[in-house]
Parts: sequence; C-alpha cells; structure tokens
Amino acid sequence: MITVFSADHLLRSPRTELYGGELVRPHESPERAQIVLERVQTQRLGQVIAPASFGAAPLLRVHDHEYIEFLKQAWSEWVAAGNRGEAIPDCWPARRMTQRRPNSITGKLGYYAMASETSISHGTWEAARAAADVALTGASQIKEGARAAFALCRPPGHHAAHDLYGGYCFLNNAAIAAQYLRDAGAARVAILDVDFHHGNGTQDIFYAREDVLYVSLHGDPADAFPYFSGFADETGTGSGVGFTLNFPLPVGTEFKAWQDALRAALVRIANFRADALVVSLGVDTFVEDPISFFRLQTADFFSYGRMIGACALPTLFVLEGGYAVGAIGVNVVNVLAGFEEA
Ligand code: FKS
Ligand code: ZN
Repeated sequence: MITVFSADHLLRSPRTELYGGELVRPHESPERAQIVLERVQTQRLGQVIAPASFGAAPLLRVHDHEYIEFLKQAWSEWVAAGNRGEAIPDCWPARRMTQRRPNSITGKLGYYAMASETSISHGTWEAARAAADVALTGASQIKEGARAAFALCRPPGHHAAHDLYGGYCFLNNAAIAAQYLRDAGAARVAILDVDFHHGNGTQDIFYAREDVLYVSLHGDPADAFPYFSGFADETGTGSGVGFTLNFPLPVGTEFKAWQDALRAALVRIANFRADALVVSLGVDTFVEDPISFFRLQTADFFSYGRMIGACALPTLFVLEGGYAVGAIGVNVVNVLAGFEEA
C-alpha cells in the first residue's frame, strides 16, 4: 500500500511536556515518525509519496474557524505577550464558570485546551496542517480506488475536537479524512479507533451523526486519559444514537480480551455497511508502552491487521499514538502487513 509522509512533521518539536509535575522531553517526538518511515521502507510496504495541499476548506468541514485562527496565531501571540517558555494553559472554564472566549493568549489557551501536557511551540501549526494534508492525500487515494493507504501523520489527531486541542493533537486527521470521503460520495464511513486512548475528539465531532460510525477500543477512562470521555454508555445523540460504540477495557488487558472486543467492533462495522473505513492506528496498546496499560505483543499487531483486512473495505490507516519508540515501526508495519495478507 502507499504511504503518505511529510517531512514537515519535524516542525513540531516542542521541548516540553507537562508530565508527573515536571516538564519532560515529549513522548510524542519527531523520531517516532522517522522510525515508522524507516520500517515502511525496509519492509518494502510500497511507495512513499508526499502530500498535496488541500487548503483550509476540508479543515473547516470539521473544525471551528476561530479555533483554526487561534492555532495559527497562538505561538506568535504567546511570544509577543512576553512569555519565555512554551505555551501552556493555566486556567480553564471549569464547572459553573462562563464559556466566553478571553482576549488574552493565556486565557485562550485554557479556552481551547482539553489537557495541559501539550505545549505549543514554534512550527506547531505548520506541522499540524501538514499532517492533515497527509491524511487528506491518503483519503484521496481511497477515493481514486485504492484498497488501502497509510497516512503517516504527526502530530496525531484523535483527541482534537471541533474547537479543542490537547493529548498531543491539534487537527483531527482521521475525522478530516472521514468527512472528505463523505464529501467525495461515500454514503457511510466507519472509523475504527484502536489507539490505547479514547478518541474523544473524533467521537465528539460525529456524535450526532448517523452517516459516520465511530467505534473505539481503549483503556477504561475511569483509569486512563482522557478520563472524561469513552465510557460504554456514550452511544451518540439525536439521530446519531447507536452510531458511537465504546469498548473501555481494564488495566492489564491481554490480546485475547482485546481481540474479542475487536471482533465485536468489526461486527458492528459490517452491519453498518460502510463504503470506507478509517482506522485511527495507535500502537500504544503494546505491552512495553511507557504511558499505557494494555499487554499486546509485537506478533499480535500482525494478527489484528489481518482481522481488519478480512472486512474487505477500502481502508485508510491514520497514525495516532505509540511511545515505545524502539518498537513503534515494527508494530505499525505489522498491522499494515497483516492487513495486506488478509
Ligand atoms: C499518562 C498521561 C497521558 C496524555 C496522553 C496522550 C495520548 C495521545 C494519543 C494520540 F494518539 F493522540 F497520540 N497524557 N500518565 O496516544 O492518544
Ligand atoms: Zn494513544
């Protein structure tokens, strides 16, 4: 299958992540993408192409205009305000407070952030926009009739909502691609999110929709980020009821139990009769992942890639998380190779 990759991901290279009360070197690092790219090449998965530029229109199908303007300006406003570190919010519109948008950049960070680990730094917007173009280029391959494509996106996207960033995400690459496929004539698009974390942003974007099915397997939010989204009783709203399906799974989940949930997820996707499938592919379900609590082994990624391939749907893989950096390339490409073997 074709891989879409942009070297512009390197523009996203913050020095800090707020973690355990310290500012540490970010888990979501540039070397992640380089290692996945190298594995794609050494395993001869297929051609690697650069993205085309799709402009603002497909971003605005999913994201709020003022939010996009905020992302474009955030770093320069932060620097102009005299701040010396990277941009991190320190105040949020919590319970019983107003939801008005402040003027000050620090206020706006709190208004638009769903979490504070994700520092904004020079080049963040440019890298996020390139990642969306990577996803859109992959989607256009599917539109042109490819059976599958791999969007090697960085930064990731599934925590980003209509007007929220955080969890290392700014633009929701998978949601932008799914909406693009709808606009290109696919009547129904399914999104399967196998990242360890719940894709609160993707769920939120499509929560009231019956034309885009969102199905996710993830660490139980009672114990895992993003904590406030991803419970089993979140099933959609209005005509979208029944078109969101969550499988929260406990600490220490092994492949056998994870695979049972995947099987159930794939049954729902088959019943939905999707025209295309978008997979939010995070490999932080790996046993050695430093920030997650599932126990998948390297060979398990190949097995479940084959299960996804057996659905026989045109499929766009969009890279999300995975922080055991030494294994990320092998695990991601195992999913893709398993898919191709089905
Ligand atoms: C653990 C703190 C976790 C944030 C985790 C973000 C996960 C991001 C991701 C994505 F796919 F978006 F990259 N803090 N003690 O893996 O879901
Ligand atoms: Zn994740």
